[in-house]
Amino acid sequence: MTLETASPVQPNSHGGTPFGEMWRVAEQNPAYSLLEVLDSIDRDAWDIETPSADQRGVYARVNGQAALRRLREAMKGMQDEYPLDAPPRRRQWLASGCHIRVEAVLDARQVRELAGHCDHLLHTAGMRPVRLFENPQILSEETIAAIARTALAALPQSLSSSARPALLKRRTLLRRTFSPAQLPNAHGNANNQFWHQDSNQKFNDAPMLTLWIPLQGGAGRTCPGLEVIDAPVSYFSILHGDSSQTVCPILSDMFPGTKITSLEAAAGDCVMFNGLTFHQTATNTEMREHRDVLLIRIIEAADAAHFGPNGAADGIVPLV
Ligand SMILES: O=C(O)CCC(=O)C(=O)O
Repeated sequence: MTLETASPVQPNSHGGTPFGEMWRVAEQNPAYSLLEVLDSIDRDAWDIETPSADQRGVYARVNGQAALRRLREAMKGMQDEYPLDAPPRRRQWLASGCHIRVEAVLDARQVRELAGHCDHLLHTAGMRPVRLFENPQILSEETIAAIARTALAALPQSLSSSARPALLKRRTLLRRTFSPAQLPNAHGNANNQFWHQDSNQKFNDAPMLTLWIPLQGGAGRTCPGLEVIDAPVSYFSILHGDSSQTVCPILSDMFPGTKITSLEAAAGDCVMFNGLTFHQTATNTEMREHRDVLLIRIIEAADAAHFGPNGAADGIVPLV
């Protein structure tokens, strides 16, 4: 049995996670519906997956506290089916825990222009990331697809001929991340993030690649960088996958010798890892400046319906 599945799920053991935040809001507002709880945390520094119209209807009719209590009870059983250290079921396009760097996927002009958009749209902590497919004047679909193809061509093993990689539109973003001098108490996930995976419970181990492309130099030194854990996890973690401050010792226990790497990348370089790889914003007290990033997610088109509340069939751009 792993630590992940052995630890009992306690109401207050989710500090700093979306679940913990929802629990806190529901406890403080016992009459809130689940929808009011969700809307409340979404307004407040959390960028959560938007529920579908059908889901909103159901969530509006159920009490928040009661629904979260049921969910908490179900969580342990749900994870038992998918221990993080079980043998992998789906083949990943890049192994979990690995990352690679592809130099200069953006030129200097593109870097400057995108950073300018961030100055304009993301100047204040708590502003949620900008979805590029909702703002097509920022970067064209062709340009985003070209960057994604460049990254795919750099994979150590080329994709099988049956793979149908596609851009996940809703997760193609500009995000600003602040230095501790600018944002002393990290909270929410709109900007700085604790350890998490980019997949979700439903998408789970379906192949996904994250492309992380910083727009300023000095990431990890003068401005926030990104850290990854090389643990070869097989599944999404319901307890830790969205945001966790406590996952490192659990992963070291499961995968002895696990290392954390602070990623090195110049402005316009792309760092690529898979959607199960745990990563977090890296900051230290010396940093004074913010760092912006262009984020692109690539998934297998056939799995698109498992991503997001409405299914993503109309939310992808095929790359082949
Ligand atoms: O850029 C960052 O600091 C965090 C970004 C991140 O982890 C994400 O968007 O999944």
